[in-house]
Amino acid sequence: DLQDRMKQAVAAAATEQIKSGMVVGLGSGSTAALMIQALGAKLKSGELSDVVGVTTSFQGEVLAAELGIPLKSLNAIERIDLAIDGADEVDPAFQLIKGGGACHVQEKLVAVRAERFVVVVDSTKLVDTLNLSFLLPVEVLPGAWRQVQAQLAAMGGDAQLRMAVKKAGPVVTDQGNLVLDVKFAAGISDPAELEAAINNLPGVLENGLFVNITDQVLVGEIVDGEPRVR
Ligand code: DER
Repeated sequence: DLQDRMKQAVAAAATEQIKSGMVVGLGSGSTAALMIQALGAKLKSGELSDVVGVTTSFQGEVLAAELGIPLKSLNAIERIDLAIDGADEVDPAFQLIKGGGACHVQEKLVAVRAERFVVVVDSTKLVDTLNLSFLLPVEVLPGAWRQVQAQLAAMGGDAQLRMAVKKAGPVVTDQGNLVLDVKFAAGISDPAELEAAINNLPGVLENGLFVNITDQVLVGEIVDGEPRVR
């Protein structure tokens, strides 16, 4: 459908930025998966060579293994030249909400490590104010979710435990933690302040606000029926 065509176009555009010899951060989610597939095809065709991937989730590891993309761990690499990842919301200052796929812990580690962090979104992700429609994910230690929920409430956040679909009970992250999805009534007008405040709560590992990390946002859209990237 239209959104898939926009995602396909923006994933292809981002893959153009990958050069042979690069260490590339591989994001998570459906748009990043399309980028990983495009990278795999370029390595298979010989158009690219000597690329090492650093993944941000089990999703990325499985896909890279299927495609034969060599991987290294964060501790094994000296640098990440370029990281490409999706987002759930992008505001006009390029501040993001990520974590729709509950992968934001490793995604933020890779994004901040990368020389250049490129975000690939379809145009439905562009918002004026974060968190008016997409909930903010917060990864918490399983034993702490209720007290973190209470502390978020004291900050004006309505936090709900993210429940799994194909597993009984809550979603368990790649790190073995749980996720609270949080709604601030008026949205998030100061992402920097809130990102720090949430991560300072005991029991919180990471939240999905990506502040002052993004170098470029590639937006896929459909113009006159054709996919276009800007
Ligand atoms: O979970 C994540 O952070 C993903 O990157 C998400 O933000 C975007 O996923 P999508 O490309 O499937 O919409």
